[in-house]
Amino acid sequence: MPERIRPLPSVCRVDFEPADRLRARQLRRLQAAVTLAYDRVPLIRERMGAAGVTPADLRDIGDIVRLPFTNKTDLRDTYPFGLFAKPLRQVARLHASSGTTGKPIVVGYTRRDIRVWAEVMVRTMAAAGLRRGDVIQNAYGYGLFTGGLGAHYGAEALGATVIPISGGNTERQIMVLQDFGVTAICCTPSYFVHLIEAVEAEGLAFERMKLRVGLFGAEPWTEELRQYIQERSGIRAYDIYGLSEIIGPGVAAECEAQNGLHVFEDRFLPEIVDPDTGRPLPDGEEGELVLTTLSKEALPMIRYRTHDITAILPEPCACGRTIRRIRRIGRRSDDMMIVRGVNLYPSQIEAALMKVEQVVPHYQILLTRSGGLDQIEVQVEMTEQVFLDRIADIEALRDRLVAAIESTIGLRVHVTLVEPRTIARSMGKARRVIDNRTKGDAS
Ligand code: DLL
Repeated sequence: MPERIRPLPSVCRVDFEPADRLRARQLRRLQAAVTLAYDRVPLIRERMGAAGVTPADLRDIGDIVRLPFTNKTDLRDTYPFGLFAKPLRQVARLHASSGTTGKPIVVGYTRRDIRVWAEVMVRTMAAAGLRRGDVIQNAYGYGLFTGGLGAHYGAEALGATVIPISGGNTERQIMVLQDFGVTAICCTPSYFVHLIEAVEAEGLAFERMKLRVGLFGAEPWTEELRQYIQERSGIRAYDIYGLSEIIGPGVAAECEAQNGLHVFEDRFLPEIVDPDTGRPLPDGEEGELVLTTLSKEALPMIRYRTHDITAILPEPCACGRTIRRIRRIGRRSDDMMIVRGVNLYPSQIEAALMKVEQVVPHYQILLTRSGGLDQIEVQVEMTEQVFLDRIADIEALRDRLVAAIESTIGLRVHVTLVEPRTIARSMGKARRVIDNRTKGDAS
């Protein structure tokens, strides 16, 4: 539909505001947020005291670098509510992110926080071209995970029709996709790859459905995977980013230019720092994303170390939004693997695999230790077609994969082609790396 009869919701106006007005708004909100945290959160007060800084010292946005960082361990150490700035009586909702070990991180929202969350999700969806009248299948998990309810409230506030199907049950997802006139879907990119495969296996075609947009996030994915998804399904695939500690989804999102994610920086102030030293880095340079919430009430976060690696893209975007963009998040500072002295990341492997024809993006990286050395094995699923090929063809494909990975990371790794549908499908975040290195030396 032409833009003229699908105007942007009014909450999106701030995305196009002149930079000086945005900066003034940010400073006002920063002063209020830091004052709230200083007054109500003992750990923040102590840290600021040790750093010799008070909220009154924030006279300019640049003064933020004087504030101490907050880390995931601070949330763990004060489990469950130690960093909350409001009593539980004023907290309307709790979510939690399942840590890989031990207790989860617990996050809270006042009623106002929930309204702000819906607002940034409206801006997320509108940036991808969604409007009132769209039918949104929300396949992010509902529950303690922020994806489900975060996207749900956003879709409702946009005026769309939302289908709260949650994650999993692929057959039912496909039925709904076909029968309910769905125009947009929200899920992890890896789950959508699984849906593509299931739709094709049922002999159905995306061309005969109304689906045109996907809002994909909650895990790293590559530009190569976007191309694969768009080509196979004919939809436009948009990257959306967020984390529970800051709000959930709704921190940053791609616009129709699909060239970096606009940070809703009137609500979340981004900085890039050197992941090793914490030193601030200039725009354009790659480093760790640090976020400060500018209007969160229940759980204000001051200079939170996300561990996500990206860069701020200062150039203006073709869409006219003035809020700055970050580059797609390809990796975390803590998901680096060191194999035979070479640093590598799962996303590099994905990018290499997707360059080879006849490869479906179902893969897993296995790390083991043998003879004191880290070993890496990349398991890649064959398509039915390849599986039926002659052994020589299969071996040739494997050689092409080894070569593609070697040319990307400079290391020859062991590639195993496994039978179709043997790598576990995830309904949410895919588990790409199985690290068995701590299970003792196999030698
Ligand atoms: O994954 C929130 C979310 C839900 C985002 C739905 C987008 C869509 P957590 O479970 O706390 O929250 O995980 C946050 O996931 O620090 C990143 O490492 C990663 N992540 C999230 N979105 C992206 C993305 C939700 N678009 C952690 N690209 C973050 C890369 C992402 N990584």
